[in-house]
Amino acid sequence: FAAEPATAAAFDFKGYMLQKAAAVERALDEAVPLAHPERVHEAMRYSLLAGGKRIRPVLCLAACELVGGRDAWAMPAAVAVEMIHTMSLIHDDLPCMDNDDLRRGRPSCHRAFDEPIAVLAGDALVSFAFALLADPSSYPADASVTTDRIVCAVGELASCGGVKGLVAGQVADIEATGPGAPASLDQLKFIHLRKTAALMEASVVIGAIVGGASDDQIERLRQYARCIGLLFQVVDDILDVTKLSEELGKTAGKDVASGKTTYPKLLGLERSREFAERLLNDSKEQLAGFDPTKTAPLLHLADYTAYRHK
Ligand code: GRG
Repeated sequence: FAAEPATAAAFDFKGYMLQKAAAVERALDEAVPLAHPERVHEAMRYSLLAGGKRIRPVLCLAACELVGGRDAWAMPAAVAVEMIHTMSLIHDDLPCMDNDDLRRGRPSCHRAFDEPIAVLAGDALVSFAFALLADPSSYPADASVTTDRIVCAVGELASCGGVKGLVAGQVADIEATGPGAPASLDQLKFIHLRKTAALMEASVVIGAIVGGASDDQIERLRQYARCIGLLFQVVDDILDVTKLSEELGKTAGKDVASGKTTYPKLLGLERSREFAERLLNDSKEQLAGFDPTKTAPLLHLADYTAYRHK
């Protein structure tokens, strides 16, 4: 995209992100103390506290806040979604999958530790996430998070990770790499709605559930998150091409070089940008019916997804 929207100055988005990400960082640190058996705990902490952008937990907190909840109500869910995200990255980096030596600028988990520990650290993070989300004592006394709502939140996280979500996206992505690369936009959308959008969707929806949202609010927030999940991937693909042309000869543009199908390959750069713009507008439209004094964080998270540079 050429220019960022003029609304950017009205809300201190950077300050908001820094403050929320710092709170998430503290909660993650407290959630997984170093304990026996130490090596697997070390690996879990190594990957969890490696300094990601924390987009999913911030989406979770922002959705909770939008529907009238407080950060403390959504923090267990925010930690849980980041644990699932971290687990998916650890497993994605394994030699049997993407075989990546680096993650977030440092050795990937199986490189810093070993493969069995990386697999088990990932497994432990999934169990941990569900235990935290399902435990009523995770929620502060003033939270009106009923058992019904906890059960819905657990179901949402389970379905986003499984064969209808992340696993389906990852399998379809693996099958589509190389000569079998997806030929159609529908196939590409199938992959990204599951591999990338599903966890963003769950993050927003679970935040809304614990914040006390109505079914209608949850549905609109679900659509918002699906749009920004896809948008995230389209922008990733666009950045890959633009970075590649900027930095030809350096390491950027891995997916361009890998034979993976991307939006620019199927649509060209201009139409990919138009598609991204449409997704951005569609995501914002979903927020129209909410209290306008509370929508700034999610509106700006959508802009951030669209206009980020990395
Ligand atoms: C959850 C049960 C279960 C299985 C996971 C391995 C696997 C199955 C799925 C892989 C999913 C995957 C690696 C998706 C990529 C998603 C994505 C866009 C990652 C990058 O997200 P950022 O940019 O990363 O938010 P940071 O580092 O900022 O956190």
